[in-house]
Amino acid sequence: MLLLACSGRGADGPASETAREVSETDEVPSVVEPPTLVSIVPIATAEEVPRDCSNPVEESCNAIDDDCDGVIDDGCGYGTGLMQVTASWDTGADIDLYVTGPLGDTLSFQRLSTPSGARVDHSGRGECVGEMPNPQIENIRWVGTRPMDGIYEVEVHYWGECVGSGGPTNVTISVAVGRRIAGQYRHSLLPGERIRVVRFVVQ
Ligand SMILES: [Ca+2]
Ligand SMILES: [Ca+2]
Repeated sequence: MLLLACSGRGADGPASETAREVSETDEVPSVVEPPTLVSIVPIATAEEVPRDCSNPVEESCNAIDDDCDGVIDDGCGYGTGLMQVTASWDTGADIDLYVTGPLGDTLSFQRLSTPSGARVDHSGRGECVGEMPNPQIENIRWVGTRPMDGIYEVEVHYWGECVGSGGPTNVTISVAVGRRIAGQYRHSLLPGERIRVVRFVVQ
């Protein structure tokens, strides 16, 4: 449905997913053992964002766990679960988040969920569409079923500048595994660039 036009995306789609998903519970089933992080490494030229939990501050919707509770952007209308990858950016551009799992399956606005419980529950469009909550956020989470052991890769793509509000854009990416922050990174993107930012392994 999103791929009808060769130019890319429809105006509906992931944005409308958000309202439906907000009502979904974030509770992790107690019978599911949370995944654990084995390793996480930035790739390309991503910079690590220092994590300072000596003075936790109030959470804001910025892909950083400001209040240091292990949940990225709690209260922002998108969820966490057993695993969470969140991106935010600092211009009106439309940036897309891609996460590829151990089987080579990629989640993004083009594929919003997998049978195993991974889903894109927020897909921001920058200023490419009208009003939407948190237009500079993309969020992918794993609920219900334990994420598969193995390697995950996170990419970001500068889809478009929208109404001239783009230009070079700083993207922040955080990863939480088993409700612990695994890492937080930042990378600058130019229009059209698609960059692998981080690779992590869970078991
Ligand atoms: Ca938090
Ligand atoms: Ca935050």
